[in-house]
Amino acid sequence: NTISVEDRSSIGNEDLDTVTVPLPSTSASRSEYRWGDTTSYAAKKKLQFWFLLPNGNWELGKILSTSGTESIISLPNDEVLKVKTENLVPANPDILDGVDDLMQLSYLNEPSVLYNLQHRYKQDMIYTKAGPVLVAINPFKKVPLYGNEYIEAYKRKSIESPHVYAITDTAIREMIRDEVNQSIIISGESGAGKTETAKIAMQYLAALGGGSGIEYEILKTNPILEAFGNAKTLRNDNSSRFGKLIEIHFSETGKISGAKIQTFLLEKSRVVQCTEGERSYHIFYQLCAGAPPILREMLNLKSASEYKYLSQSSCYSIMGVNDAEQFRVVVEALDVVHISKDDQQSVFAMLAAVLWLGNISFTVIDNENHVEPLEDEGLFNVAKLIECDVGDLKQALSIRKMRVGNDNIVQKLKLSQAIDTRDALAKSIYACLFEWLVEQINKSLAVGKRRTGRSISILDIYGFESFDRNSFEQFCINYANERLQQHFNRHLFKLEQEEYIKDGIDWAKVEFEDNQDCLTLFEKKPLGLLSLLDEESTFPNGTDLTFANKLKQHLNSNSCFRGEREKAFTVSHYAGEVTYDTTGFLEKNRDLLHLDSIQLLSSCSCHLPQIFASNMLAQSEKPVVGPLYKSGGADSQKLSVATKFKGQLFQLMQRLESTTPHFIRCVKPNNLQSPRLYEQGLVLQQLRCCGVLEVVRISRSGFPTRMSHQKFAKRYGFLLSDNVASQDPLSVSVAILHQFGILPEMYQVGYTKLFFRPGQIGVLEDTRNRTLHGVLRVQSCFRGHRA
Ligand code: AD9
Ligand code: MG
Repeated sequence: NTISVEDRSSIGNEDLDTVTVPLPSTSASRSEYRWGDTTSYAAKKKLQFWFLLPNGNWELGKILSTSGTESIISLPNDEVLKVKTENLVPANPDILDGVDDLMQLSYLNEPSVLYNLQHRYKQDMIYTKAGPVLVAINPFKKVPLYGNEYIEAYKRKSIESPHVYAITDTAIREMIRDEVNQSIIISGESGAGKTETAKIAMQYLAALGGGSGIEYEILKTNPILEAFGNAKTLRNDNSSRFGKLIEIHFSETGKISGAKIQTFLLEKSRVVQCTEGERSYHIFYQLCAGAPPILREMLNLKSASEYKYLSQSSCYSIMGVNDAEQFRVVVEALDVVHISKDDQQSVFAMLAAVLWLGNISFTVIDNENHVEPLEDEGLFNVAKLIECDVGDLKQALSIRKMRVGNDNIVQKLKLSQAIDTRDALAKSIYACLFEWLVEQINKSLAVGKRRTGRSISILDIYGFESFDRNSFEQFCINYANERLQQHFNRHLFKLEQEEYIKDGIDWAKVEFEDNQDCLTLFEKKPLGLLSLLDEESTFPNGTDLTFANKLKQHLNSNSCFRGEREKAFTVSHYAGEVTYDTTGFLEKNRDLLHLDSIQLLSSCSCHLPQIFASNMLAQSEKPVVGPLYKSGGADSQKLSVATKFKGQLFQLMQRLESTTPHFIRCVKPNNLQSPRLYEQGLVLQQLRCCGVLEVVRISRSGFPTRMSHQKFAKRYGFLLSDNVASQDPLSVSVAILHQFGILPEMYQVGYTKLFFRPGQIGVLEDTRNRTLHGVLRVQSCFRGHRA
């Protein structure tokens, strides 16, 4: 067989009539369509079939004979088995091995899709189209698919195989052609390759839209945000702990003119707490390993293992990563985005302050177990770094001032309260620092005056998460994924259906998994998950248990909700069921920093007030932005974390709705971050979760090729034997369809357009080409003769 994979991609379905199963006209026949009619098929052809092995993997087998409902099959290892014929799933002919769009497969059953992706993956072809969606399988190694030569080739369109470059190229072209903003929406599980994919897309944009120099700055935001917002987790050595949307703006000439970054929901808790084998944010280790001597001395820096916040998970390094070297990369990047050396120094001082805060310990001072911070290195270093009075710091960490009625009362703290206060301070400083950094970067990238308003946005957001124990973070992340999934569904399926309905097509509705019920469960007012969470968070006596009970009381009738024992509840998400443990929900949702801590921070004489001032002021006047504080009075009541996140999400969805979306689904082939290992079950589950299989099925079962009557009549009218010049386009179109014997089930005539099954238009195109070439030959002969 000499056909290369590239060549195979051009083979349309029409060449494979012999193995095409009839397409169903209704969704009821969905399963039949998926699996094909194996019995009659098997009897006729001795072709290959998929057989599910007890280990859950699919194996390719050949049917030796079929009698009644059973078949004898042989497996590649020469094993011969007797199986139920109905359990066999037809395989595609070899000629379709590794097609670069899953739509081209004659059989779209799950093993065929899996096998096709695996076949390509083995040859380092990690990208495959599924109709309009790009599937990217993480190679976990360097693959020779990137760099200037490839960028040039995709730009010139001399390579056609699916790639992030190709989809980014389409986005640029459509932005210019249609004058519509574009978005590239990347999703997938943790470690699937979203962040790498986003960087590859940015690389292409920078290469095509570069020239002003701003593209260099944009690329340099990656090492900064990764240092401050990524960490090693058990799933990914470089896991993003925040969501990110980067909007890249273009000038009239198609050059990059600036950019704007928005971040979502940084995982603050990691600063003070992380699981065995994981790390806190990279920047802490980079600073400890890479700070030059003068800086070390100024910040009283020790090695990472001396800081309690970093030592609790007993993991300091990442294989193949040099933190000291990375520190230099980050500093260089900070220079590029115009963060002054003074500001950089303040940033490092704040980081050191956070680390030293973790080392502050407490001692009991009375017989009621009230505590006070020990006057040791930790306390003094923090006070020195944030430039506050040691006494003030000590006080902020040991008492809480409150106003009850008209009285000011002072409450002494017990150990756990003091630790919470200390940790809240550390988390808050870090989160403020992160927001401040993003703000500075945005100032540096700000779009110039001559903006056109045209942009391409890249969304790199955490994928669906389901762990053994799921907390508030997973709750928010999965809610975000429900919203994104709906956007995806709407775009691909609903719009598709609407188009058929609009054109009066008799097309039995294809059912798709709509997740509106689940979104309603989250968003309904007043009896939805988010509203009930907020309500309980404002009750002084509310606890995680009363919250869980309230959910059970009000939501048990909802089909997406199930109350569990004690403090837990389960949500049926589009990607599967997740059980959430409400422990810590109220606290995380309130996210309070006590007045004493706020006062402490505003009393500091270091750079810090400058860094945080904007956030704090914004807080009291306009509680929508910045980290949020509660200073006691009702007027400064802050928004809850969940409500703020919901607001951000709505804004994000609105923004995305006004763009033409391009979807990339990243898939992780194994959980070991290892190259070459392709676990079928794991891949299948992700393809299901991200809707890839649905997309393929729906596109194939519909009429994906469309052409207006006018265009169709104009393009093919000359092929008609009768003179039809005087007739209307619709009549001409129908005449063409009849003359060429296109089967009625292969097309539909709409009010304005003709709709075709996959591959049908190819038959007409072939005839047209042959006819045209014939005409040209005749004409050139004729000219030759006259000459
Ligand atoms: V998370 O939700 O932020 O935890 P991501 O972002 O989906 O996750 P990431 O992009 O960080 O995953 O990829 C994980 C690792 O896979 C990277 O650090 C690389 O080592 C590896 N990877 C991903 N894509 C590629 C690629 N195209 N080529 C080579 C890759 N390696
Ligand atoms: Mg990431």
